[in-house]
Amino acid sequence: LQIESDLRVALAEQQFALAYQPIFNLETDRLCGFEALLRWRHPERGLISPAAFIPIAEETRLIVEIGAWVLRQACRDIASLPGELKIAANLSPVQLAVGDIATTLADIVRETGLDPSRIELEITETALFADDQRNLDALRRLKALGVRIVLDDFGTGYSSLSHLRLFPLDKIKIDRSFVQDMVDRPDSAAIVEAVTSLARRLGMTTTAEGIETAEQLAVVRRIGCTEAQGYLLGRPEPIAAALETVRCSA
Ligand code: G
Ligand code: G
Ligand code: NA
Repeated sequence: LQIESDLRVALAEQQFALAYQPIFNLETDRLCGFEALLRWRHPERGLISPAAFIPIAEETRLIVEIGAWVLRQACRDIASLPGELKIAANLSPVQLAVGDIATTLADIVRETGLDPSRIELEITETALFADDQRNLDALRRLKALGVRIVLDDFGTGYSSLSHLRLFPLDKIKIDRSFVQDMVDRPDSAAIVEAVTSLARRLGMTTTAEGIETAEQLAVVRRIGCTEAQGYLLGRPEPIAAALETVRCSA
């Protein structure tokens, strides 16, 4: 497959880059961290979205190597930022199922000297489905390093409340499909509210994602979500622009 060999070249020739999207704490009204989002700068095809190549990277298991690059780069970049800021990176289910992600991350933490409590790993519910014990063990080993585990896109796909009990989760990211029509649809607002209070009762925090309007921001603030992320608050940007955001928010 052409794209598979292209992905190998991309790794070898450093065609990958990260974009950083700011995340704000709604209790303190301050910048609290960034989500690292993968970009592929293809020499002929230009910027390619991860949605277009991650499925192939997963099929070919190249995601294990690509994902390690993402974690290493994100940790290096964030290590140069003020100490209270966190970095969130997305983890493919394949990274839990194949290889040894906990050892990879332990090496990265040692190399960068980053406090592991500043690292958040975002996993989707599909990562929690594999019926073997392997994914759960991998998550537990990651948790033991001191990193935080975030359940991404909550409420879409095959959500199961038992996941909230079974897995060592610190935070729930409420999917933007609920956040975005909350203002017009009371049922969506009710779901965001219920998930927020459920998370709180379970000792977890919440992030409302996909905030695009001041009205949406006001609603999630009133509901009591812990954090917010979205184009209104900041778009994914290269590290230099992220550093500028940090400087301006100080
Ligand atoms: O940033 P963008 O909207 O193009 O991202 C599209 C999708 O790709 C999102 O679902 C996002 O979670 C996912 N994604 C972005 N970066 C990474 C990454 O480093 N690893 C994995 N597995 N998924 C990512
Ligand atoms: O679910 P996850 O956090 O992985 O989603 C990340 C994706 O969401 C990225 O592709 C990012 O570009 C996109 N994204 C971030 N903020 C917004 C927003 O306000 N609106 C929309 N439509 N997409 C967003
Ligand atoms: Na994410």
